[in-house]
Amino acid sequence: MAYTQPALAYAENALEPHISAKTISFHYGKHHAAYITNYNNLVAGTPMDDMTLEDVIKETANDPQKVAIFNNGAQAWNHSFYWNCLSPDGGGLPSGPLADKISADFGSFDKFREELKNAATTQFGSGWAWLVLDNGTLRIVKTGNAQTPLTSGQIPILTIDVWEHAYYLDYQNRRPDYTAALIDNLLDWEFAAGNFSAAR
Ligand code: MN3
Repeated sequence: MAYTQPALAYAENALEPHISAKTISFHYGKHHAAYITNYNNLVAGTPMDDMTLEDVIKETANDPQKVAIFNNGAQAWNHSFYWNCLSPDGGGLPSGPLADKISADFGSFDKFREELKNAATTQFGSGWAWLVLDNGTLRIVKTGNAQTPLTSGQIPILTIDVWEHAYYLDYQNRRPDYTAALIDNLLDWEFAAGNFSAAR
């Protein structure tokens, strides 16, 4: 029961000029696809082949014998989630209960934006910046490499991939510019609102 790469909900060039078709082509078509191929090859013929990807990630998270399965499985999941966080119609402001909760837990949308941008910019090396629901409170967290909030009991609401392959073709070393462009123009607040309402 192999994990299948979900189709993108938009064309490869739909996120331009903020993320180029070339970046999506490599990031989705090569990097993400490779994590999934590696994951499926590693679990094939094992009991994990019959488990959901989420369960395999949680089971292998702290097992030194299963680092490759965890890394490829978590990167498969993280990227599938990331693509859903982006939309050609994204950016702007959240609305409804999620907007109210952001104001309550961060003080204001601007403070939330600043904290998310700061986390994405300061994650040292490869990793991810996340908005998560943690014991009923919205928080910004960062994770290194393939690490994911799924293994910390936190519920992902949004993420930003800050591996260099996510932005280097378009922004070179300017990760803050990629992060700002993504937050202001691409974040899919409808997807985030759905994650938030499902988690409550
Ligand atoms: Mn990536």
